Formats: sequence, C-alpha cells, structure tokens
Amino acid sequence: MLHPTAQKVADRLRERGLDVDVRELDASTRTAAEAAAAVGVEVGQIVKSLVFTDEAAGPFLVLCAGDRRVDTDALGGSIRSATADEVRTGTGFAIGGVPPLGHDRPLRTVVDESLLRFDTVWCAGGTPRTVFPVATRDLIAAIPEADVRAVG
Ligand code: 5CA
Repeated sequence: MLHPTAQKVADRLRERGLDVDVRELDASTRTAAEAAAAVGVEVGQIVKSLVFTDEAAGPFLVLCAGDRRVDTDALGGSIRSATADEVRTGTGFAIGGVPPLGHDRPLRTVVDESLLRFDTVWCAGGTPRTVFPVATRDLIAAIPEADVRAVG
C-alpha cells in the first residue's frame, strides 16, 4: 500500500485533473541525484520543488530542473531559501518529499522553462521515497497561474 502521505498527493492531483501513478521505491529519492539514479533518467528530468521566501510576499515555490540552479537575484525582490520549518508549514510536506502541487494551501509557483526540454519529468510524491512521472505540459497546465520562465 502506498504511504498515506503519497496517497494524499495522488488524491489531490486527481482532484485537479492530473491522474498520476505515484510509485514508492526501495531506494531514497530524497535528492534530485538520488531520484535520477533510482528512476534511471537524467538528473535534469527530475523536478526540484524548492521553497523560497519573499520578504514582502511570503513563501513561493520554484519548480526547477534537477541540473539547474535558481538565481534568486533573477527572481527579484528580497528573496531567500526557506528554512526546513518554513518548507513544512508552507507546503505541508517535509524537505525531500515536497510535491510540485497539491500542497496544504495555494502557493505561487514559478516553473523553470528549461523543464520543457523534456516531454516527461519526474516529481516527488510527498515522501523521500516516492516519485511520479508526468507529461511536462500536463504538469504546468494543472498549476493555477504557473509562471513559466528562466530561473537561472
Ligand atoms: N525528492 C527529491 C527529488 S524530486 C527532492 O525533493 N528534491 S528537492 O531538490 O526538491 O528537495 C531537496 C531540496 O531541499 C534541496 O535542493 C535544498 O534546496 C532543499 N534543502 C535541503 N536541506 C535544506 C535545509 N536544511 N533547509 C532548507 N532547504 C533545504
């Protein structure tokens, strides 16, 4: 049986019209490198769900290709990485398992346009051992007001 946290993610995504197959692996998928090795894809195909905090606007999410880094200066404003506690309270999930959508509350989401290099990408499914594949365009379409742009 799927971990209840991963099942919650699958249920929430289905409510948004995204029917994904969340898989629980024997190996860790806590980092993009580990997830890529476990799934057998290149690291760029792994979606990192990174939480940042804007001093004025609060927490927001950046979905970043596993082989890219976010340039916080390019995102503007006064931005820093969220702490582990802020990730948990902002999304409802712990670092290493944060899914790209289906959080406890709506989260403004920037999407790294370089993910469009791939037809399919792999995302965290709520825990550090769960992942799911999704068509990149379907993922973006399911995120309300996704802000697709260069992040690096
Ligand atoms: N399951 C994998 C692949 S989908 C995953 O969740 N990768 S991730 O990149 O989205 O999550 C790990 C990220 O959490 C790291 O890249 C890092 O930005 C962030 N992180 C790790 N440790 C901390 C920490 N102590 N405080 C704040 N952020 C952290």
